[in-house]
Amino acid sequence: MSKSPNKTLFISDLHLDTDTPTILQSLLVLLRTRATGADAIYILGDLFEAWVGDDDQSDVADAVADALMTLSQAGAGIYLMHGNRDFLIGQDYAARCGATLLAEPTVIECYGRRVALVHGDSLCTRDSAYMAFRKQMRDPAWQQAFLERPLLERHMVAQQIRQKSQDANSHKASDIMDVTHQEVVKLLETLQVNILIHGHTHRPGIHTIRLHEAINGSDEAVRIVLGSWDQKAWVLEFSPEGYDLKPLAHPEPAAEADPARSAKA
Ligand code: LP5
Ligand code: MN
Repeated sequence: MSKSPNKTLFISDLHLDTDTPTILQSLLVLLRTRATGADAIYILGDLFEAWVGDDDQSDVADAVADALMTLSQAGAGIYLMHGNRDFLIGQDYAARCGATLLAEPTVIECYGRRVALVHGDSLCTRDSAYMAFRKQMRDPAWQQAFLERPLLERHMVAQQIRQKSQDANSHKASDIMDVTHQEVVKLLETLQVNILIHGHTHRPGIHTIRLHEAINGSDEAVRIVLGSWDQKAWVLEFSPEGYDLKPLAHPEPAAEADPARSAKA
């Protein structure tokens, strides 16, 4: 297929698992259609519901890797960022996808504009229980010890953590699970960018932010929040002309989304 002029896609929060065949199909369709001919696709975390190690073989992981590799071989850049569910994705799996793993935060140049990318959880600083938990989960020694455990045990631990997280979330106020405004401003100022793209909160939207000091000659910045794929396939298309955040319908059968995966209230 011929290359369409200059377009880069951003997605996140697909939460793929064995029981999300519609979302997997939706991704595969996106990669065969809209993404084909794009310059690059950025997957900003939580591609998978839980990732316990690159040695955990599954049909879902295989299908995603094969489709991303096909796109990569057609000339698109494939970029993966860790989310709070799949931060254990390693270089082995990235290589199978033809993808580059991105550090957090990453600043890219997108058609002449500097854009910052994060998953989004690091900005939810009012959720102090999560912040402490995140620090432990991102400790390399902890991760290494976990990865050395048998696969079955890793799955059991992941399931336990998911359960505890769901219990904890049901008692948290909705607003503390959103990003902290001051953290967003601090990040933009530190990185000297006017555009931030993230996911995680499942609150898709585009927010204009007034800055304390001008960045690149402007005192305004934009925070673009990608959506979770539980009901729709949220895709941000970025081009030299601008950007568009679209909720695309999943392919048929569409109406079987799992209510347990609905947006964080
Ligand atoms: O994911 P989501 O949206 O439900 O909630 C997140 C935060 N929760 C998490 C945990 C993930 O859901 C589960 C991750 C599984 C990963 C695979 C296993 C890898 C293990 C690696 C070991 C090195 O991220 C949630 C936030 C919410 O987003 C909104 O931002 O609030 O945070 C929490 O719920 C954390 C709790 O507040 C506190 C921690 C409870 C869990 C303690 C578990 C200890 C169990 C140890 C078992 C041996
Ligand atoms: Mn997340």
